[in-house]
Amino acid sequence: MNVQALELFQDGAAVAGFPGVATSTGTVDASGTLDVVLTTHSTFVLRATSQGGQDEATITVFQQVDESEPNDDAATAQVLTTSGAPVVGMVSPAGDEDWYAVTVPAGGWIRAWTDDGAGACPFDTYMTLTSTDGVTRLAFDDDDGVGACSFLQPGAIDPGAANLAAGTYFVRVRAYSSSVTGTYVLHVEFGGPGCGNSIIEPSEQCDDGNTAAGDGCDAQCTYEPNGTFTAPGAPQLLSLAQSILHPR
Ligand SMILES: [Ca+2]
Ligand SMILES: [Ca+2]
Ligand SMILES: [Ca+2]
Ligand SMILES: [Ca+2]
Repeated sequence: MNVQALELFQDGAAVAGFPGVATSTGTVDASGTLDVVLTTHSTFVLRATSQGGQDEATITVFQQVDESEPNDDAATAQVLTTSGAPVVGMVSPAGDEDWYAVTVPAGGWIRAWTDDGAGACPFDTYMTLTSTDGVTRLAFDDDDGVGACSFLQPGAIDPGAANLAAGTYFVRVRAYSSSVTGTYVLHVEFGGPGCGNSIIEPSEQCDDGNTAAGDGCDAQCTYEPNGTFTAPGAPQLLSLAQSILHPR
């Protein structure tokens, strides 16, 4: 089915100059190059319309942050201000510790993991989450991420990374081995409580990472029947949503 319209939006506004050239058959040739300007991050939505309806794809693009040494303890931790912005860091020399500071509101959470920026693990990492005092360890992980990389998962797996008091917390990255050096990408997401953050918080029965209704966990993060329930009659099967981990 031919696409009748192809639109691109950046943070809700149509991107000027998109799409490319309309062909003689009325379909859209979207090939070509388009420059857009980012500050810290932008969410792009690509919407295709055909006779069959509309479909959308969404992606959020972040500016990369570079690690800034010295950052070897809580006092010198590098402050991260944009949730989701990848940080390119380096464990060097061997034994290097890299501390990052993140501020959350009351009931906050911090999710953090390392990889090589392309879905693989560059070397065996080890991560900890330290409380506002710079000393008390709230969570730690060695290998929950891809390969031997670490993943701090607020919620059931790492409860110490969720339901935080308001304040500034510290994510520390180092190599598991004291003799290994290498470049890594650190991803840190953080925020306050709410439905759709993939964490089941005190006021919630479920949280499937979205606020859509009709998928077993509604927009208020309470269970909802999966399908229409009619009674009386034959026994009805009522399936309830389960919590899911953060999609990666
Ligand atoms: Ca470093
Ligand atoms: Ca360091
Ligand atoms: Ca590890
Ligand atoms: Ca939640």
